[in-house]
Formats: sequence, structure tokens, C-alpha cells
Amino acid sequence: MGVQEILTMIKYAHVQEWVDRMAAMCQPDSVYWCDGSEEEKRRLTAEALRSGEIMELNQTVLPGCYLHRTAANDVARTEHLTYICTSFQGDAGPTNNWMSPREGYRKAREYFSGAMKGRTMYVIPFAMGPIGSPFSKIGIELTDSIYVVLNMRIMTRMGESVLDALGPKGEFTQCLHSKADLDVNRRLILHFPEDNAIWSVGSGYGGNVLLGKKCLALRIATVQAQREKWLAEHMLILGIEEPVGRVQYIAAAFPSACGKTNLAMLLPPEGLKMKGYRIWTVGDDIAWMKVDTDGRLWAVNPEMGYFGVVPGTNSKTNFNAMATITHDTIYTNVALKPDGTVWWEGHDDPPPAEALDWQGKPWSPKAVGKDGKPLMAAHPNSRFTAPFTNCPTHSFRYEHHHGVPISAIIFGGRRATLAPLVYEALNWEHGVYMGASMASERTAAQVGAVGEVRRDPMAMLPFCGYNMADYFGHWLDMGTRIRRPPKIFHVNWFRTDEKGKFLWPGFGENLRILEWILARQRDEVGGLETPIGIVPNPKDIDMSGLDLPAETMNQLLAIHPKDWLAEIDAVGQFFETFGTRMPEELWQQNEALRRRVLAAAK
Ligand code: OXD
Ligand code: MN
Repeated sequence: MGVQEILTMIKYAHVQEWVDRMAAMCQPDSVYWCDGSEEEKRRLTAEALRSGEIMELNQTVLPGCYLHRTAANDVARTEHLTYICTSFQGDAGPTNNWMSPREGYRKAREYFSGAMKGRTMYVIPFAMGPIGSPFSKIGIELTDSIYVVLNMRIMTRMGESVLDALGPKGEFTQCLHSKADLDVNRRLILHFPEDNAIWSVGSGYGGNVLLGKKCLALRIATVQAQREKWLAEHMLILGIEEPVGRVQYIAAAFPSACGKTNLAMLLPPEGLKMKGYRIWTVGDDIAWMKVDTDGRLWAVNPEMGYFGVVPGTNSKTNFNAMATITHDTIYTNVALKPDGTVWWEGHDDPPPAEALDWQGKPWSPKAVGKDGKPLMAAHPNSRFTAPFTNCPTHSFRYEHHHGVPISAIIFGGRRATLAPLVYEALNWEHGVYMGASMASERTAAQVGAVGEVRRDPMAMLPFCGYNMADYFGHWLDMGTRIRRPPKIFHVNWFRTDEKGKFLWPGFGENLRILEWILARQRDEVGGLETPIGIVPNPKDIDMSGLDLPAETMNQLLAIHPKDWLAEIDAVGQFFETFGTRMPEELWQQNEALRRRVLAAAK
């Protein structure tokens, strides 16, 4: 052992002690500490290519891009195998799977024991948030997957500089991952908030194994945020620069399949481009928000990359994402074309005559499964992992230690009939109610009954690491701490007519609504008070370059009391699942809304 290694061992004795204990359980052949260097990246990439963990794509067309295929049974986050392990079940709450820490460690220890035999254990020191910022948190992930190392390099700040920032006694989240035998029956994703630890075993899929993301930056961070009085949220962060140069930032939460990445990378529509707007992407998935000394809410994106859904991405739906994934990107579970490039359903290019599908099997546009249905070339949850700075609209403020000031918070859902295109909360408490009652409806494109509603409060249902009733209470408490709180809005890009046709064109056109939101935040426009909140006066939405009949706008903004009364009952039933832990203020909001709707219906 060299002098340098001995010094490192002494300096990080508390890390070393933990690494040694985990290695004794997992029994890897060797332990390798990642330094985050370019040389290391080249070496590990070459090793992963040799082992077949990744495949090189056409380096002329897609320089620095690689393809990874997961096991067929390991293609998405496995919520039913994801647990919050707390001493008391009530602390995990009714929306989380629960195990006691003792039971969690016991079960997982069985799967981890000897799981890394014949493999290397990689030690990845990583930071969520800019290193040295008061926002940032440090984690160390141990893994037997080079794919995880290469992804963590993109998604986080990682390597030696993180260990330096940690120092000899610094606190870190202990993140342990092993692919083990990728057996779904021996798979667990366990969170131990009381120990600041995450154990994930039996999976190789991003959301289960890139432990800095959903596991640390949301589930563990929500618990820390409650304790330390800040907010860890499933939100994009977007800067809107007006022609005069003023930039204002918005944080927005949407359930999955509601276009979060598209909104984060929004391209202004032709009609508004003439006005000179520019959009700056600060984050597409997670926002950590704190009250600063100016009494406002400031946010950072703790991540350094995008882990986005590929199918449906094309230059019309997300021009900037297409530009983002042309180089230095890891593709997971997309189709491979004979020329070494990639393809997916919804790509700009027509389907290739032949390709290998996401599992590496020969595919053609005529391929059908046993059920006679067309076979997909790419998996519906195939992903790209791309560096944050690849996006042409990335904001230079991503490294700012204090983040960006948030002017407005948006909650969004997919509601075919109920919610208007946009409405503003009457105050912070009403805004928290809007977030707590957030929901999305199934469309004809999804399995299940059309119109069936899934509650997904603040888009955090699978990501809140503690009792969601307490989480709502924390949001209410934060309102009392922010001297100059952002206004809260709800948007719904998905309202349909009687035939199920979308009334609003969406995508870049959504900027028209963001413009109104910011004008409201600056008190520059009025609005129409309705029982559910404030909706725009149609004349206040700039429609230049968009030919939308006035009647359609009326339909988009209409509020139907009968539908709202049914909604209020449904929200009440949802709140009841939290029992006495549900904050009284939110019950009061539900009843106040009922009174306002009833009064208006008279
Ligand atoms: C994601 C998700 O992968 O929300 O970002 O599932
Ligand atoms: Mn997400």
C-alpha cells in the first residue's frame, strides 16, 4: 500500500470502516475507489465494453454514446419492492411500503451476502447539489455495476473532490447497491431514514440503482428537509428570460407522462419567439428549495444530468432534448439500427426496415407478438442519461451555491374534464391543498378505465420518504417561514372536448400560460375570481401566432360545479386515508372550497 493510500485511509477512516463492513458482507474480489477523472472514465468504459455491459454506438453520428440493455424483468422502478424502514410504521405512512429496520437489514443481508463474489466493488463518492453549497448533501454509493458508475458520473458530481468536501468526520448517506443475480424475487429497494442509509439489491434499472436520484434526493432528502426546514421536491426548474433581460424562475411538479422534461426544455413557439423570449433549463426532475436571508424561496437542481424517457422524443415534442442526446449519452433499452445508431417509437425518422429491439432480438415494423399486437422496438420506459450541459438551454446558474429565486410554483395534472387550463391559488394554504389533492386521469392510451383518477400529491406519491400527512403539514409550516412566498398555480394541458380531442396544443405553446403566471406574480394583470381560484381573463393571454377559437378558450377555462362537488368528495376520501394525522387546515380548505362551489352554483 502506497503512502497516499495510507493517508487517504486515515483521513476517511469513517468511510473506510463502513466500506470494509459492506465488503465483508458482499465479498467482492476487489474494491476500487472512483476518483472521477477522465482517465478513469476511459478505462471503465473500455472494461464495460469488454464485458458487454455496454455497446458502442456509431461514434461518427453519436460520439461518446453507448447502449445498455437491462434484463427483461428489470425495466422500471419497482414500487412494490420499495420500502421505507422506520421504527414506527406510522412514520412511513399509508402511502409507503413499510418494514422495520431490523427486518429490512435482515432480509437484505441475506441477498447481499456474497453477492459480489467474482466482481469489483466500486466506491462512488458523490454530491447532490453544488459542492460546498449549503444545499448540497454527500452520498457514497457502493456498487458492483460499471453501468451504475458511468451513469453516476453523468447524473452527479462525483469523485475525489467530493471526499475532500466530506472531510474526516463529514456525514454522508450510505448507499449500497448490488445487482446480485437480478432476480425479481430477491429484489429490494430499502430506505433507512433513521440511519441515513439506502440498500438496493437485485436490480440494474436506473431508478432503483442510481441511488443519488429518487432514493437520496427525494425519499431520504424529504426526511432531512422536514427536519432542517426546507423542501425536497419532484419538480423541474425553469428560467424564463423576457426580451428586457429579466429572468424569473418557476418550479413545477407533474406526475409521470405529463411532459415535465418537455416543459423544462421548452422551445418558445414562433409567435412568441418574435417577442424575444428565452428559456433556461435549471432542472428537469428534482428541486431542493430553501428560504434565503431575503425571505424568498431559492432552489437548486441537485442533479448534473438527465435520466429521461426516450419514446415520443422527437424534434417537435422536444427539440432541445434531441440536441441533448446526440453525444456523450448512455441509451438504455432503445432499438439498435444496423448502422450503429438508435431508434425508438415516436422518433423523427420512420421505422427502420430492420433493427435489434431493446432486448437485442431481430425486429421489423411488421413484427407482432403472440397476441397479434405490434412489437415495440424500444421499451416504453427506455431512457437516455445525458450530461446537464449537453442541453442547449441549460442555465449557467446550475453551479450557483444559493440557487435561483423561485417566483411561482406550479402543480399539474392530467384531467380530461375537471381542471381548467390554469388557475391560481388564493393563498399559500390553498396552494398546498391544490398540491395535496393533485391527480391524473387515465387516458385511452393507458390500461384501466378511462377517467379513473390516481391521486399523486405534489407528484410525490412514490417519492415521499415519510408520512405524507406530515409532509403536507411541513408544506403548511414552510408557508409561515417564507416572507415573500411564490404564488402557487395549477395547470392542466390535457383538457379534452366531448370527442376526447385535446383542446390545448401544449408543448411550446405552454409558454403563453407561463407568461400569464409571471404577470400575475408581478401583479401586472387582473384575473377572474372563481370558486376554485383565479383564472385568466382570456384577453390577458397572448395568442399571437396561435389560431385558437374563442369558444375553445372558454371551454379550457370553464368550471363545472357538479364535477367539482364530486371531486371535493373524492379528495375527502383520499384525505381520510391519513386518519387523524391529516392537517386540519387541509380539511378546512376542502370544506371552504365546497362552500364556495355550492354558493356559485345557486
Ligand atoms: C423518473 C420518474 O424517472 O419520475 O423521473 O419516474
Ligand atoms: Mn421523476
